[in-house]
Amino acid sequence: MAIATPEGYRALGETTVTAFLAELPAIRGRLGGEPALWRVREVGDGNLNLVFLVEGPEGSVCVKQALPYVRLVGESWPLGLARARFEWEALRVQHRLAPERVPEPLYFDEQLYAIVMERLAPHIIMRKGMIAATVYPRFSEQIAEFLAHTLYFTSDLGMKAAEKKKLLELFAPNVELCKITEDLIFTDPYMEHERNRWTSPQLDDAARAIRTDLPLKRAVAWLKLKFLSEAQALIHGDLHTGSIMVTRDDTRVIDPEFAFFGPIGFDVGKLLGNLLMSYASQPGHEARPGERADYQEWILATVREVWNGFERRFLDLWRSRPEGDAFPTAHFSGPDGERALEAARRTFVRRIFTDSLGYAGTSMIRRTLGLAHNADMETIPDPDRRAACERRNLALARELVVEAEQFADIASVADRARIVARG
Ligand code: SR1
Ligand code: MG
Repeated sequence: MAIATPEGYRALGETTVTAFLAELPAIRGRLGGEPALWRVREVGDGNLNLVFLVEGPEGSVCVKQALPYVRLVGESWPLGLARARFEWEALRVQHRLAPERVPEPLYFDEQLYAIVMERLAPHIIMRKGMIAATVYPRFSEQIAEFLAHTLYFTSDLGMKAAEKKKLLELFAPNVELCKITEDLIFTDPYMEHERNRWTSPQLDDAARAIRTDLPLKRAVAWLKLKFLSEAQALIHGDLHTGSIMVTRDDTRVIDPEFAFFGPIGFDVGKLLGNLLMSYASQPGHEARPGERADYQEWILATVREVWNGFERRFLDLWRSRPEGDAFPTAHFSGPDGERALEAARRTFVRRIFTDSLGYAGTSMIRRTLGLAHNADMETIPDPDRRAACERRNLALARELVVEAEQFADIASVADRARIVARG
């Protein structure tokens, strides 16, 4: 049965994209020349949407359109089109707060649920670069800037309560995408569910064990509660290496359709978890044992720098731009007050750190035992080698979730990842 869609909606194709853009004077001007000369390619390889790259003689744009179902699964899983509007709104907020780290949003079509945005070139999806063992020397500093700016300035530390509540209202209806996260990350992998899959039979024992692992399930339930209830900041909501485009010198964050007001640690943690998963996958891509050891060390250095850079920038913003309503400056005047406030800042970032480790672990588990897996592991053709990498990934993930509070700092996490990787 065909899925009902609002009047005026139709899924675009390579030909109809041209007709759609030709009606938009600003975009037409940007592309230049006659529409018949524009080159269009559908390049979407994510789980949900269509993505077109359109090149004209004078410029290019990217068009992203929501489909009324989950592309990864097919029409048997209908999905509302409204996510395109949430993505558009989030792109605008994030572009305002971190203009150099987010593609420029150009136009939103209310009927087609299609976003037209700056086309990033010669950027590639970071996950693909990491599978090919490419080093990105500026990545950690640039992503830390994105995280600190977008999360600080939408939290009660950097934004007035009235403004935050207005934004909260705008994103609160993004329930369908939040539910995907609630189910696929925090629920399904810990029970028998038809959506789950894993490298079988190699990991059958691991998939079984997780269902009876009470300390793990209890810790995950706390993380789920925090995800459901803690409206700390406007989070991207799906910040993995597939939502980041890179060149050697530039980092841009795309795809914020899962955006809503949630825990800051979810964004930071999902990113750290995906980096650690890439770390665990590297031996599976080696032609000779140890060939990627240096690259693995670069990943661990990146994990450390991302957290440390985020923490430093977030604290600096709090010290220099206390523009929100939380922690009124008037309550903390004088040297004792300043000391007390600094202690509170340290406590706050320590809590984000602990949350981040938990969310990192849950992201690593869901991509191994749940529905949607990562190309980092999926592109390892030999199932025995893949399963060996995935097993080490699961071992570290469990520690991050269950023992998050025991890790003194991010360096200890990187050290632990190295030890677990040795088996
Ligand atoms: C059904 S959508 C599966 C996953 O794709 C996105 O990248 C999100 O991570 C979501 O959980
Ligand atoms: Mg996405």
